[in-house]
Amino acid sequence: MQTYLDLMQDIYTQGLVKSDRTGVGTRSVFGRQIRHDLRTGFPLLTTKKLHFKSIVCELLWFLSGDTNVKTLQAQGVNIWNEWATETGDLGPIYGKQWTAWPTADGEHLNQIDAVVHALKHNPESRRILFHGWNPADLPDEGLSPQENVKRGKMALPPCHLLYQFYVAEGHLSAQLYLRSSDTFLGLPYNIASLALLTHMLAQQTDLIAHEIILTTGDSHLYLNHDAQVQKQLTRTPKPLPELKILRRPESLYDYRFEDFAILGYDPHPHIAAPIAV
Ligand code: UFP
Repeated sequence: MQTYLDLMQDIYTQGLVKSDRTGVGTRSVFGRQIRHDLRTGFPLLTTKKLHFKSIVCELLWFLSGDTNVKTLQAQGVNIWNEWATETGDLGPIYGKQWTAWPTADGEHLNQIDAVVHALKHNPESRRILFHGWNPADLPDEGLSPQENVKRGKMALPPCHLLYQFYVAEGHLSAQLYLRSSDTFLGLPYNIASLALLTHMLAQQTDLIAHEIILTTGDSHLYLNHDAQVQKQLTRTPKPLPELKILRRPESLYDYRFEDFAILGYDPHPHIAAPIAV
């Protein structure tokens, strides 16, 4: 995806050096956008190899409402390990807020059900969205992720917050707001995950998956990713792969990893980089 490389180049050359919570330091710009038409291919980065299984399993895990890392580990997905307690718990992160947002009177709201219902019955609505930023459950920044979880708070505040959906002429588009975007390591996963969710929602609601838009707040490159960024910027994107959903499950909650096939993915090799915790 050339738009992704353009954003990377923009941050690398124009970004201001800014210290950050992790102590690593970043080059950073504020407020950028990536747009991709899903009809032209599935946006799995081709200028380095991504682990598609992690993307699928994490999204299905979110949708199942699960917030324990052991379910992912059993599938060979280890992207959440650093933040979990010894029992695997991550507190009320994404899955909890998406499917069981707690209300003041002890009820729980399933925001995903509401989105599917609106896409089926009220698709012209301008209110089709779900949100992960629940201020009551945010972690205390002075405590470790594990200490926060033990106090019933999230291990980490959400990065991908607000998902809005839009239907026109039978086509479904999605826009995601990311408050903070690690452009080298995180963003490629966020792009693919949003694309996957949009395809699944389109299948469930008999719409055609159209455009995804990711709007990023603090859009940064970590200073210890310089060599990796330079390498990536020398690479030429290859044709995008195609996503095939092999089955139409009963509901959005019934997909399995085996239901998805990525055809024609021929990326440049993986580029390893340290993650800032
Ligand atoms: N980050 C992403 N995408 C995600 C995710 C995290 O880019 O989906 F969960 C990155 C952004 C930032 C770090 O570099 O993780 C979170 O740190 P902070 O909370 O200080 O923004």
